[in-house]
Amino acid sequence: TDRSREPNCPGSLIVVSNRQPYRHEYDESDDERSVSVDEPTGGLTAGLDPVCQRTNGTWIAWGDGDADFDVADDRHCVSVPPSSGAYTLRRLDLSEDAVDSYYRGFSNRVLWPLCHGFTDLLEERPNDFEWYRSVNDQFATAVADHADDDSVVWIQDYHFALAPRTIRDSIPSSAAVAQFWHIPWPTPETFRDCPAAVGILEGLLGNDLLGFHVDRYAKNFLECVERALPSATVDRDRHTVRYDGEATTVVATPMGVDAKRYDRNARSADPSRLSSVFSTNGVSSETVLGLGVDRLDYTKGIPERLAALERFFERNPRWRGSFTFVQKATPSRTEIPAYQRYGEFVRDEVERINRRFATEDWRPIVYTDSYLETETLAALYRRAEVMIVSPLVDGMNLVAQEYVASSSDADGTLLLSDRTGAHERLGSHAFTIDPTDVDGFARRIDDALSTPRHERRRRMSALRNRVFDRDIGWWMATQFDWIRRVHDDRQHEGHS
Ligand code: ADQ
Repeated sequence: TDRSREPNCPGSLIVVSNRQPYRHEYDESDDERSVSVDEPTGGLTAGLDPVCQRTNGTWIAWGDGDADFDVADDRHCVSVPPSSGAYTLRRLDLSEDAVDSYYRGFSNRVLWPLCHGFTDLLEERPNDFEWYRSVNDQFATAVADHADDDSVVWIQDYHFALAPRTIRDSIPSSAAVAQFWHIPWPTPETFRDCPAAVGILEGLLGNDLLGFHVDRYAKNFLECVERALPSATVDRDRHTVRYDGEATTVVATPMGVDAKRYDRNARSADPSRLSSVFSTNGVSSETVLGLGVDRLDYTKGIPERLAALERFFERNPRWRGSFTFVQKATPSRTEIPAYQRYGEFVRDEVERINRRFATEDWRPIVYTDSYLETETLAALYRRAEVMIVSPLVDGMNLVAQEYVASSSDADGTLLLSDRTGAHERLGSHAFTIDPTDVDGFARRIDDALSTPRHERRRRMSALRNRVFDRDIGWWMATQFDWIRRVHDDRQHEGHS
């Protein structure tokens, strides 16, 4: 692979995502209404922003609480980044009802649990699917406003399963439509529980290209199509589906992180950034540190991790007082009851375990739910001797890769659940765990802590090679190679 390759878009790029890359905040107390801008921080945004800048593209997203709708033009467009105005950001103004049903409803009470196999948490509320359809239509209409003969539309994630077909039908036939699905795709047995299953599949087959993280999800998708759409032709060798006169290529491209950036931030990080977190928690420079960083989501296996830590401290009293586990948990989707219950359970468990083992100057678990700047997060990653990533299901998991990239001294240890997409790439050099096997998991924590330095370095160097080799730049370039192929096919069809 050529790491220096710049991802290039073959046509003018239109990105569709739920969240926007830049948020604008106006200071209402100031007559001039001075504006401040939140810079993009996520891996995807960081990767796509430069591509959008090069192609002078358009990015369409939900305008989530943006304060300047009234001063923007009638399409709510602004030029971003603010300094250079290289591309257009169009924010869609969604009503509170729309957001509640499309985002907190069908996306996160149906598709999210379904795709992760948590069918017992599936919650179908009246109107959620209708709103999901209507928001998908709203995005499709916005795409059609900006699309031309040469456009490449690139849709992100499960918030838009229906839009691709509507977009396909309303933009020039020479323009290409692609989508990346960031979460798993379930087996046909699980997918059977999907309300509107046929509509979802038909919607996604409006894409010329559909990307997943790993082969297993792509295979599951093809199997679901075979079972639910008898008139579709699935070619497993060529990874294509023909349906309703159109072809969709289905590929697996595992997403990476901006490894160089994490490495740089970890190397330059000022350790005193962490002292505010630690000083009040009895963590000293001698404390051996374990770390977990997750959104508070029932897929992330946080209770299983806490159970394993409890077992570990039970079995290994010598580590009491000298090993501390820091759990960073970012509250997420807090309006949804399943998430509220999960959050409460996690906090109760932390308290209980702390009560059980804490001494006057030491606590086994330090729990915080604040958001961290990338620099601070990188410093924390670098400081941690043991990183625990234990989801019950996870499409990829970027945290595991961010930890590896930030392990600049190459002697940290990664405990990684075999139920993550990341495990397919990192499994052979990480300490593999089955999150539901409490005893085995607890032994793995002990193994990681007892591994001699040279062995830790050997494993971590191998992990670093993989993470740097397949970073966010590689992922973007690979996606755009595929996009170029389907775009070329479309352009040629038009001329033949
Ligand atoms: P997520 O489920 O959100 O992503 P993950 O891939 O780990 O899971 O990404 C989380 C991101 O949030 C990471 O970049 C992490 O640094 C950041 N983060 C988490 N807690 C934080 C905190 N307290 N402070 C600051 N940053 C924090 C979904 C899928 C994954 C898939 C990604 C990308 O569920 O499987 O890997 O999309 O496709």
